[in-house]
Amino acid sequence: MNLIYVNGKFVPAEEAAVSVFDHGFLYGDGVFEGIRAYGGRVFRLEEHVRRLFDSAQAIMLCIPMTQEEMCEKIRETLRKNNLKDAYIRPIVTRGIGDLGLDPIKCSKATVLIISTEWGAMYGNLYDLGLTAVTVTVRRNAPDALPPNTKSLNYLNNIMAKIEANIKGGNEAIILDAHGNLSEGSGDNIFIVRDGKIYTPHTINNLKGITRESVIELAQAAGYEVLERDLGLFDLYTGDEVFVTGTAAEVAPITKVDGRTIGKGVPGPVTKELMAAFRELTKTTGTPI
Ligand code: PXG
Repeated sequence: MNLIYVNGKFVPAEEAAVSVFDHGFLYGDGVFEGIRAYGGRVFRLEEHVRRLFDSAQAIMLCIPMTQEEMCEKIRETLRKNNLKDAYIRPIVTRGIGDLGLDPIKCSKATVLIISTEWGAMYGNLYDLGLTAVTVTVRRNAPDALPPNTKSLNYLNNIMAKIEANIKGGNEAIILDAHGNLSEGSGDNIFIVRDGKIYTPHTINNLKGITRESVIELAQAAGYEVLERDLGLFDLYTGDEVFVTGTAAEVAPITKVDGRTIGKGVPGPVTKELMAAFRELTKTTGTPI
């Protein structure tokens, strides 16, 4: 029986529910995280929980517990479900209000923690490489809802995914309003060219925790990592392209908009970082 943490209680999945007047449901008014556990250890737990609280801070949502308590509740949820390799989804919404927009009526945040068993997201595509397509939907402007906020408003990303599905891509690559590369629908993007690694700075994308880990791994392996504005030309002419995310991990992209990237197979730098990341997830993390 899968148990879900709902406002202080653990309830069976079939009974776990939120009110139709919850502003998370009505307006996407809330924040969330996506976290993985590998072999009984939660990967970068404190960093994910910190980002959850940062997202909440950005939208002026008060989470009714400390970061330490949230970390412990996440571990408890995994223990209760006897999960060792899992995906964990903490969600905090503005709580129950009425049909009006005004959040002043939402007196108490709703806190949920969902966990489930989880394996590799892209199957054999880690060996073959993903096909990516750029999409017409643009990433939210930093002066609208900043893309750094991991809010429940994922409609942009979902529209990007719909467009990728229609165009036959495994993942969507989203540009910002200026035509700069931002990220994938649920992952950050990297380009390798002449042995150097490039990635957009985080003004127009989520400050990915996998992104940060991979930058650290790449630097430790002696690569120069450059954060800068990148455009379609950089994407199409990369020797290698890969994306990073909690769900995707490090995933090679070998085709973009019909163009073959490099030799059309996962390149050496990508493969090295895939292995290094796999090792990091196996050897680090907060015990459940
Ligand atoms: N960008 C966006 C927009 C994300 O949602 C990432 C980058 C990667 O960040 P982390 O910290 O995970 O390295 C994410 C997170 C999915 C799915 O089903 C993916 C995310 C969230 C929810 C669902 O692919 N990715």
